[in-house]
Amino acid sequence: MLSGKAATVYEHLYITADSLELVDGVKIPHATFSGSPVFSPKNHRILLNVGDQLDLWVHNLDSIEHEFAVYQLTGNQLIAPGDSIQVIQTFSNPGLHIYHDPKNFPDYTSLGLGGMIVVKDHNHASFYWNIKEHALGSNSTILNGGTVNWGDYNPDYFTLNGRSNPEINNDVDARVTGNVGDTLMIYVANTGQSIHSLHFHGYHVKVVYASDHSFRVGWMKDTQPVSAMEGLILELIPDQSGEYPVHDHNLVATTGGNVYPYGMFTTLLIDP
Ligand SMILES: [Cu+2]
Repeated sequence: MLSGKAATVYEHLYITADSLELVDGVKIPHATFSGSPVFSPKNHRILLNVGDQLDLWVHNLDSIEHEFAVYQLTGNQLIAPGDSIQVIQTFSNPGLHIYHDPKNFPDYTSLGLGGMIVVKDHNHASFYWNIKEHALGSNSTILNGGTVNWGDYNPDYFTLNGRSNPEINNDVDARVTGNVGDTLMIYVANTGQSIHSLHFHGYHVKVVYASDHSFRVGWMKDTQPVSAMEGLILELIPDQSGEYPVHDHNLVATTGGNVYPYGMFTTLLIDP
């Protein structure tokens, strides 16, 4: 079922740098692909219907050079400070793609520069989770030209759309709400460098798309791991009402700055 006619979709992304305020007030240097020239802690989400052609301009408003790519789909393009590049790409299949800054990968992606392109073939209620972990100090190291030792990576904060528990529940794009019997679609993009295993209480969810693990399509599980830079689409058809937790099953990821439960932890709210 197509939700609309294929069309050309015009979008703009603006690379902007500032800082991300974490759940306990700690701030880290952070950059995103904002949907406007003003810095946003969230990366702009691009929504397409199957068959659409994306006509995208990416503007570098930062003072340093960046790059742009759609992960495993387009080549890397350099963008000098103050410059812009254009990407034209047709999306023929439903799915979830991560766009990012591939410079010195994974360094510049880790600064926060990773968002999602969603390609839909349905009109179901949809929710969007850009999940990421953050290590104190590593972003400063990258911006100062230093080397991050990714073999000794111990992140301190865990966010969903740039927020941690309890603020995730205030994000209407993230907080899953619905009724028993609804078909609810959850789009998960892991723009971090750790695996995040999402544990759903109360329900099993079905994998309908997994960019790196297509053999998992059709699996019904209560825990769904998402690899680094993987896009996962989950279908939830609730069979009971209630409010149930969903969280990263790696328990350090339910903390923020060592405090539980300030991490990747939210709830599903299902009405009868
Ligand atoms: Cu659990």
